Amino acid sequence: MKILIATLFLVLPTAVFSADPHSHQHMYQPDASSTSVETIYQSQGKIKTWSAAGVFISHQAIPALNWPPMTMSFSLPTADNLQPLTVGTEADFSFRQTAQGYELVSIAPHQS
Ligand SMILES: [Cu+2]
Repeated sequence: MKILIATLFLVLPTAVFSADPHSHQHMYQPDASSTSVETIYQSQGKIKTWSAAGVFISHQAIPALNWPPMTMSFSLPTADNLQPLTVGTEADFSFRQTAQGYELVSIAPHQS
């Protein structure tokens, strides 16, 4: 009996930690030149959740930011002018970087 319990404790933690989709951290890099020019990034991904707090998207790699494919949260613009999309929808979206993180600019179902 003791051996069985010890085995369970050895196996379980690894399975739990490797399933975390948020292991990747984005670094906020302040723009030293402080110009007013703003970059809008384009990508494509699948909606995982949509709420007032933000939208989780499993997005493709974004070479412009050196990001691998990942699931992450984007905040909604203050204007809140975006049409919410159903979970599972493949979407084309654009976003910008803010001091707080990443904010959606536009999002719409992907046209194939
Ligand atoms: Cu990301």
